[in-house]
Amino acid sequence: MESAALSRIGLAGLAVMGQNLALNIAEKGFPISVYNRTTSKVDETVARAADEGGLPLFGHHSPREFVLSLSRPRSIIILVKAGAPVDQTIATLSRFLEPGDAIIDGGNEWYENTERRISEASPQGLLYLGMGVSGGEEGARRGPSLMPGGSRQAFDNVADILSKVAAQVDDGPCVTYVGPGGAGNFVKMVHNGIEYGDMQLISEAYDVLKTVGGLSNQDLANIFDEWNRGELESFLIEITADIFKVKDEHGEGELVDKILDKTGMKGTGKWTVQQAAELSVAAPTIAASLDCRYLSGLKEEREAAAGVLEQAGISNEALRASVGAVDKKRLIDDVRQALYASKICSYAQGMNLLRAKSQEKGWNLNLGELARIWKGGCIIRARFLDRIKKAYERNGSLPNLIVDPEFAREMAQRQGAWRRVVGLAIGAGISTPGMCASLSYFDTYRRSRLPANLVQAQRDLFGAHTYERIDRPGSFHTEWTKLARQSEAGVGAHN
Ligand code: 2AM
Repeated sequence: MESAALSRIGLAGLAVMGQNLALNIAEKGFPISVYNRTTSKVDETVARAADEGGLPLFGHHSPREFVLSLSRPRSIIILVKAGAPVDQTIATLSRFLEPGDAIIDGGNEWYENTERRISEASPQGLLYLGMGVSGGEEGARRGPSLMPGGSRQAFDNVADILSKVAAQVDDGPCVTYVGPGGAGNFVKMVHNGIEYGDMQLISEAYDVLKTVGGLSNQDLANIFDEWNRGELESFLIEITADIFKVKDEHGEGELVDKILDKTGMKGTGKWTVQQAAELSVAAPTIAASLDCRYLSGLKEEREAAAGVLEQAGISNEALRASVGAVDKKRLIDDVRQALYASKICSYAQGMNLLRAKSQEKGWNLNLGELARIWKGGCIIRARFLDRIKKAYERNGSLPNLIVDPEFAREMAQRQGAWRRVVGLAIGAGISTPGMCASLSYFDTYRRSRLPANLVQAQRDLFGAHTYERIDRPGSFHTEWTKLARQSEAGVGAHN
C-alpha cells in the first residue's frame, strides 16, 4: 500500500492549548500530525478537526508513526508541562528524529532549560527552538503572539506556518525570530511579568473607583468599556469590563464580588523579579504585583490583622471618611490617567530588563519589534504597544521609555492626576502598590540628585566602602566619627 502524504509539521501534547494550536495550523492549510501520551486526546483532537469541516489533521497513537508521518526536515511543536515532561517528550520523540529535524517547545519554559536542551540536541544534529506562546486558549485557536528563539534554521523551516498562524495586526503577523538560545522563553517570561503588572494596576484602579468613588459594578463596566475605546484600549481592559457585567448565578449581585481574594500564580512573574534582581534592573511595579499576590494569599492572616488593627483604632470607614467627598467624574478621569502613566513605567521596567539580558547574553533583542509582536494575540495586547514600538524605532538606544519625547510629554500631562490618585488612595488607606511603585520609579529616575549621597556616607562610615565626590575625581574615605566628635567639640567651644 502506498504511504499517505506526509504532514508539514507535528504537534505533541494535546491539552487545550495544544489542541487549539494544532487546529489553527490545520485551518491555515498546513497538514499537521498530532500525538499525545494519553491517546484519547489524540482521538478527541481528530474528532474536533472533523467537526470543523475536515481540517487536514492526522492523529497518531505511536510516537514512531507520528515522527515518520512528517516531511523532512521535520518540525515538531511540543506543548506539554514545562520541566521534566518536556525532557520526557523529547526523549520519546528524538529516537526517531534525524539530523536537521527540529523540536519547538511552546511551553512557558525556564530559558536555561531551553539552552541546556539546545546543547543536548546538537550532537544528534537536531535543531531546537524555545517558543513563547501567549494568548491563552482563544489565542492559540484564533491567532497567538509567538516568541520563538533558538536555532535560526529551525525558525526559517516553519516561518511560513508561524506567520499564518500568529495573530495578524496592521503591521504584520505577531511573530518574529526573537534571538538565539533561550531568548524566546525569556521574552515570554518578561511578557508575563508585564502582564502581572498590568493586572495589578487595573485591580488598583478598580479598588480606588469602588472604595473611594463608590462606583457600582455597572458603573465600572461602563467606565472600562469607555476606557477601552481610548488610549487604554487593550485585551485586559476589555475583559475587565465584561467581568463586571456577569451576574452571580448563585445569589444576588455580580459574580466578581463573590470571588475569594486570593491570587494564584504559576511562576513566570517570580522568575521575572528574580531576573531583575540578578541583572540589577529596577522592576518595582512588577515586584509590587508579585508581592501583592503573596499578601493576597494570606487571607486568614489579613482577616485577623483587620480585627486587631480595628481594635487598635484603625478603621476603614474613618480612613475613607478622612478624604471627604470626591468628585466622581474627576476621580474617574484621574484614575484613567494614573493607570496609563503607571503602565508606561511598568513597561519601561520590562523593556529595560530585556535589554539588560540581551546585553549580558549577546541576544541582540530588537525591543521595538518585540513591542510589535505583542500588539495582537497575547494577553498584554494593547493599542499603546504601537507607541512603544515607534519610540524604539525613533531611537534604538533609548535608555528608558519615559524619556522618549512623546512619552515624556504624556507623563507630564498625566502626572497631576497620577499624584492626586495616589495621594487620595494613601489618605483613604487603600493600598495601591503598583501605582505607587510606578510613581516612585518615575520620581527616582527623573531626579538628577537623590539622597544616595547619604547612603554612601553611611557605608563609608561603618564599612570604609569609600565614596566619590561630585566635584573632583577619585575615591575617598573619611574618618567620619572622629571628625564629627571634633566638630561637636568645636561647636561646644563656641557656646
Ligand atoms: P497526558 O494527556 O498524557 O497527561 C498537559 O498536561 C499536557 O502535557 C498533556 O498533553 C499531558 O499529556 C502532557 N504531559 C504531561 N506530562 C507528560 C510527560 N511526562 N510526558 C508526556 N506528556 C506529558
